[in-house]
Order: sequence, then C-alpha cells, then structure tokens
Amino acid sequence: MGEKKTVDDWASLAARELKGASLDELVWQTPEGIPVKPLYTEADLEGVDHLGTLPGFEPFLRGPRATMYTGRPWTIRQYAGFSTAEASNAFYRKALAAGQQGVSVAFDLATHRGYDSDHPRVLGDVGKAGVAIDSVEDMKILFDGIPLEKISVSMTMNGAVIPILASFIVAGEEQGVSRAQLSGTIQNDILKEFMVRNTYIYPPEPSMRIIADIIEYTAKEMPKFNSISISGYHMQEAGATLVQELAFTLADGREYVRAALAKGLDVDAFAGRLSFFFAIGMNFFMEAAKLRAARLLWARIMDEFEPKKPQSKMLRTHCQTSGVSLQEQDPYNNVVRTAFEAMSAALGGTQSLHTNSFDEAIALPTEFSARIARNTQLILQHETGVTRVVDPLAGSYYVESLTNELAEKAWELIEEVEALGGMTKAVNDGLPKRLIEEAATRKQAAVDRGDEVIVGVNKYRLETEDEIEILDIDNKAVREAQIARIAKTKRQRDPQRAEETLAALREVARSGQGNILEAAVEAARARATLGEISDALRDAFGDHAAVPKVVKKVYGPAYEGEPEYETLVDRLREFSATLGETPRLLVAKLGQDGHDRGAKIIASAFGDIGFDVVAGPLFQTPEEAAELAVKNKVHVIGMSSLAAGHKTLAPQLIEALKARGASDIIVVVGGVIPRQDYEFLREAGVAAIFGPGSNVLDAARSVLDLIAGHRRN
Ligand code: DCA
Repeated sequence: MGEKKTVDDWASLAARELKGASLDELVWQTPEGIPVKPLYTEADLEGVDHLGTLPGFEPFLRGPRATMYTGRPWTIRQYAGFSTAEASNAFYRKALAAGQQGVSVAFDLATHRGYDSDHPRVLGDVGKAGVAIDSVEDMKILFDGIPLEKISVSMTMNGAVIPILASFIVAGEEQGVSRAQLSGTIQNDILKEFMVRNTYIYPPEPSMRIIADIIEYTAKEMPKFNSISISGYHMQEAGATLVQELAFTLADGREYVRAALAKGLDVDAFAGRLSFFFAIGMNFFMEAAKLRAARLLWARIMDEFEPKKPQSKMLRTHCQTSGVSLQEQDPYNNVVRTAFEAMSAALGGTQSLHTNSFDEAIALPTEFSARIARNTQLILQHETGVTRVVDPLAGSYYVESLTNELAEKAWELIEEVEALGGMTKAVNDGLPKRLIEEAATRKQAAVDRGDEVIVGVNKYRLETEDEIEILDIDNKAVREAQIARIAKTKRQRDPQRAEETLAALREVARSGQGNILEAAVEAARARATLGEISDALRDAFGDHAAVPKVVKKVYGPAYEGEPEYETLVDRLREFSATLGETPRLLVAKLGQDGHDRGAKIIASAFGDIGFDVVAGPLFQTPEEAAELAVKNKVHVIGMSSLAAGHKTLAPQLIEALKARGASDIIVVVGGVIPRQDYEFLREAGVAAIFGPGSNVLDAARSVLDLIAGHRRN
C-alpha cells in the first residue's frame, strides 16, 4: 500500500494530470453558491456535528423511522386526475391493481380556484389539467370502489381546500368510512401559492385562518390524516435553488405551527401530522443531501416550540421528480432523468414518491407513459437493492459535507425571513418571490447560453423528432357533463337546507367564531356545490389580487458582451428608431392557469433586451386581455399557456381582438403546447408558437421579425 498520501500529494498529482490548467477550474459553482470541489476527504467533515446520529432518533437526519425501507418501502403515490370523476376513478383502480400503493388526486384549475364547472370564467379550464369536482356527488364517484379505510389519499388542493376536504369527509361518511378512519394528506399550503403557484383565492390573512382551522379540525377529528403538505416542490419548479426551496419551505412550516398555536392548540396535538413535499431535480447528490438537511433543520425549528413527543420534530415528506427537468425534445430521455431523480429521492429517504411520466412536459400522461413511470419505482424497490440498507449515503465525505453546507446556507436564509417578521410578512414584502424569479431567470440564461447542458435540447439535438402519442381531453364534453350533474344535484337537494348551511358557513367566516371546515362539512352534506361554498367564503374574505412585478437586469447581464445578445439589442434599438416607438409586448396569462414562471422569464428577458413589456395580471379572460392590449397599444400579445387551455383560449383571444377592431395585434403563444396542436393554432390566427425548450433570444428575434414583417405588409 505504501506510505499514506496527503491531500497535497493528491493536488500535485492532479496538477500533473491537468497539464498546467488550474485545479480551480474543476470547481463547480452550483446555483446555490456552493463550490463543489473535485475531491472530498475526511478533512471536509471537521466541525460537522450531525455525524454519528441514528435513524429513528432526533434529529432524524438519517430518516424518521429506525428501519426505514428495510421495514417498509416508501409509498408509490402517483399524482393523477383526468377530466371527469369517472375517468379518474377508472385510472386509480387500474393503477392500484398494478402496484401503486396510494392515491394522489390532481384537480382541474377551475376546482382549484373555487369555481363550479358552469362558471363563465373557466371555459378553457374544466377537466383540463386534472379532474373537475363540483360537489360531493363527484367526490363519491371519484372514490367509488376504493376502500378509504385502507388506501391513503392525497389531495393537492390549496385555494378551494375547504369545499374539497369537506366533500371528501362526506364522501367517506357515505361510503361507510368515518372521518377518524380516513388516512391521507391535504396540501393546504397557501404561503407557497402566494409565492409561486398562484392557485390562491382569498387574501393571506383569512387564508392562514383557513389553514389553522383545518389543523384544528383534523387534530380533533381525523387522527390519521396529515393536515398539510408543506411544499417546496413548486418553488423548485418556479426556478428556486435548493437552498431557497429548503429555507422557504421550512420557514413556511414554522409559520403554520405558529398559526396553529395561536388557535390555542397543544403542539403535540398536531405537529406529528404536519408533512412536507419536495422536488427532486437532476443534481443527484445534492437532492439526497437536501432531504437529510431538511430533517435536521426541521427538528431544530421544532425545538423552539418545546414539544414532548419525538414525532412532533420528525419531518416526513413526499417527493416528486422534477417537472421542469422534463423536455419536449427527444422525450424518452425523460424516462432516464426521472429514474435518476427517483433514485436520489430514495437515497434521501423520502416517505412517498411520484415519478413523472415522460410525456408530462407536453400533456397529461397516457396509460403507457404512466405505466413506465410507476414501474420506475417498482423496479427501484424490487430490483436495485436500494431498500435493503438505511441511509446508504451516510458517511460519504461529499454527501455529509453537502448536507452540512445546505443546512447552513438554508439556515441563514431562514434567519433572514425571521428578521423580516416571519414568512407571511416576507411573502407580503415579496422577498421570496423575487429571489426565486431571479434564480429562474439566471438559469434560463445559463441554458440559453449553453453553459448548462440539457441533452437533446441545447446539445445533441435530434434533426427530426418522432411524434409521440399524447392524451387530448375533450374539454367541451367534460364541461357539458359537469354542468348536467350540477343541475341534477341542485334539483335533488333540499334548497332550504343548502341555503341555511351556506349562511351558517358565511357567519362562521365573518365572525371569526367557530371552525370553517366544520361548518363547510354541513354545507357539503346538504349538497352545496364547491362554487357555492367558495363564494360563501368570498363574501366574507374577498378575493386576493396580486400585482404583477417583473425582475429586471438579470437575463441581460448574464449575456453581457456576447455578440448574439448585443446584435439583437442593437437591432431592436434601430428598429425602434424607424418605427418611431419601442415595440410593445403584452405578456398575457389567460384562464385559471397560475404557472407564471415562463411568462415572468419572458417579460424579464424581453424587457432587458429592450422591448416595452406590459405584464398582464393572472386569471384574465380573453376579453379582458384583448381590452388591456388595445388600451396599451401593444404590437404583440405573448400568451403563455401551461395548463392545456390554449386550444380554447387562443382562438377566443383572437376573436376578442377582432371584435375590438384590433386584428393588427399579433398573437404568439408560448408554453406547454403539443406539436399536434400547432396547426390548429396557426389556423386560428396564431403567428408563432414557442414550445418547451425554446431559446429566449430566438423567440425575441422571431417576435421582432413578426413586427417588422407586419409593418411592411
Ligand atoms: N416501519 C414501521 N412502520 C412504518 C415504516 C417502517 N419502516 N415506515 C412507515 N411506516 C408506517 C408509518 O408510520 C405510517 O403509519 P402511521 O400513519 O400510522 O404513522 C404508515 O406506515 C405509512 O407510512 P408513511 O411514511 O406515513 O407514508 P404515507 O402514508 O405514504 O405518508 C406522507 C407520507 C409524506 C407523510 C404523506 O403526507 C403523503 O402521503 N403525502 C403525499 C402528498 C402528495 O401526494 N402530494 C402530491 C403532489
């Protein structure tokens, strides 16, 4: 073996291998600001004080259970919801028979935002990105034949959380399962909605009360139900670094604990049923380290509330592989991406996992793609041996060091939030949103420049892409069926009872006395609809309206001095001079789709390039967007669509412009648009389409060409 070598010996050997290049060039600066070195040794663990802890014991860094997957593997919980309750029910039953272990419901955007399917604002949204639920009747169909006393159900719902949870409780009751037997999780995490996902309804303060009421109700009545799923997932999807995801999620958690304590609850009565949800992206080791760091920090945060039960300090989490890491180009690559991400989640010690289907960058999964996604987990659990040892990465110099660095960096940010007065205040001030949007814009620039390689997108791109089969939902048929069922439910109910229970709910909301969920259960039982229950709360709380803000000078500076960027900026300047004004673009978000990462990046980058950008508010109808475009005399509307509403909404927008004599305004569409829909959109009058993976500079050049061409015609 010879004499023991030192790190200095290694450095000189490495320098020889590098033939004169500096070792520093091998250091990878991650978006988190963590310099990842080419080599980690024992020396990197000096002063790391979490080493030597054991799973099942505080601070749970090595896992919440002593035996972890050796005793019971994580739950395979695929997130799904399709058009109608009938279609979704059939899908869940098949999936459960094929190895899935828990249900996870995706609702459509109309439901998320508290609108019944017959509401005029949701024409393009019903049944599109999930299942439409309007009342207990739909909920009963959704779980028909699924034994709710055995199968745990997760529901991703935040805005309309009250009517959804109330309907679930009543559906269980009418299936013969008491609320005390119901197991599962409700997302119920509103702070991150204000930050990134935007499916809120009411302003922050009453929204926090709703959460506290749900925690109170479930603590008393539903001991097996997780009252909240405190989610960082959507932050990472919106572009957050892992440190931001970690810090803001845990800071949100702390805020919810405070809200529940303020209701007079004992911390041990509810803390064991708080759960978490993280994204797992492509940074393999760092993602696993993130979950370990999360458990460490949560135990530290919970210490402050002095719980007596160890479970109250235990972070249990669901994970989902990263949606934004999926690409439209060469889509089978996504199977590979998802498999690596799933492995990382398992190495990090997740309790439950969703693996994305490879076609999810463009549409809802087909039966085929859903099967591959589910099998990815089954193969991990049964064939790789990853479940045989608890926390197998423990002791790795690199992973332990990363765990420590992530924890330290996230703690600094958590302290920054504390200094602002906690997360509700920080969210109101806009700090988290701004930091995340800056990170997203920086990442886009890195991808556009090719600094960050995405196989099949900005490198190794195929010359021709094969078409893959995707699922298309007939939104009109779903809407008609839902409208018929709403009418039937209303015909069959006792109208007076529905009215009385809604009035009682309104009173509980207004007075601040009583529990909102408890009152809503009565209304749901009387067959008040989701829209009616949401409106009763709207009467008391009002609607939240966010003012769109756009990040400036992040994209541009990332391109400083690059000829292709400078050329475009010069071209725009010259063109503006001939045009006599700066080209103006309205970035429009139509329907109930609140995913605004793409819209924000476009607004920010186009602004830096030199366009005059009007950032439209969220949730506009096509008429409202057309009105805004005419008022601002824009040359182009860039409609961003990520929730499959484009085939309904784009033609309506073009019609609305026509009706205002503004057909000269060019309409382009960007976002998650399947290639199969391009022709339809072009025929409807859309001038250009920018699908997933579009380079922003290319898009800006095309938009400029379109305006110039338009002038000449
Ligand atoms: N030995 C003994 N018991 C175990 C072990 C083990 N090694 N591992 C798990 N268990 C038990 C748990 O204690 C739990 O029972 P309990 O509820 O009575 O405590 C049961 O098995 C289920 O395990 P758990 O780890 O809680 O897994 P899930 O029920 O799947 O819950 C959780 C995961 C993250 C807590 C939950 O909030 C969830 O399912 N979230 C999903 C959110 C979601 O789908 N979002 C979609 C976007």
